[in-house]
Amino acid sequence: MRTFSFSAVAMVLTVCIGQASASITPGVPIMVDFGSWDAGFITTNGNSMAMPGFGQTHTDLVDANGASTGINLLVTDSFYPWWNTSGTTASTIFPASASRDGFYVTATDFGAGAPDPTGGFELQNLDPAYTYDVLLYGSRAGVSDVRESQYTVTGAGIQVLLLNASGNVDNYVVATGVVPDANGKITIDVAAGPNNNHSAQLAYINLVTLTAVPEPASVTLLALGATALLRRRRV
Ligand SMILES: [Ca+2]
Ligand SMILES: [Ca+2]
Repeated sequence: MRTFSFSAVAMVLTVCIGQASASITPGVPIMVDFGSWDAGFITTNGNSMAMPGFGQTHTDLVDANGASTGINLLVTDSFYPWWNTSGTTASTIFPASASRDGFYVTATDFGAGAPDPTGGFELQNLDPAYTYDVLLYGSRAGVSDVRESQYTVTGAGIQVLLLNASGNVDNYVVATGVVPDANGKITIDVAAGPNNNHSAQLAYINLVTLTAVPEPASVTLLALGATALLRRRRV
């Protein structure tokens, strides 16, 4: 009589689930809209992220078409636990529901209990077949000092970008061609930039978009593979 090992099957299933890759459509952005969950602050297909604490997650982000991607967001460094709801509503690029609010970091406590000068999150379960463009945006309307944010985007390499949120309407920065790390992750850390002149070193992130672009090397390999397949079929 043959015996059947359930534990072996369970192990195989576990491994398969763990390796399930994301389903990403190149060229279709995936937005995360940070900040308030109140009416008027939520963006359709914008993956609203309202909880800025360490360990908070948003699983299975959807793309701009509402399609599931399997990509998860995890807060790896808490932001200050209050929202900025004073971003612009005049952007010609981003929906007001996303531009008008966000997370921020501060070297001064405004009453929540403690300052929090750095924040960060990682995007997980990225398909290694692609590189990624990571767009970052922060806005604080009605002010004219320098509230420069420093965004450090870390995958297999590191890109550092600076953006002044003060009075910002349509400026944004993009880390291009980001290769995920060996674990399929890209991490984004937020802190005050070197030119920030606000006494509390305020820095903002109102939204991020992640867009997959086909990696030329992968495309070439795929094309070569297809050619080899055709040759075999002709034999
Ligand atoms: Ca923090
Ligand atoms: Ca929002």
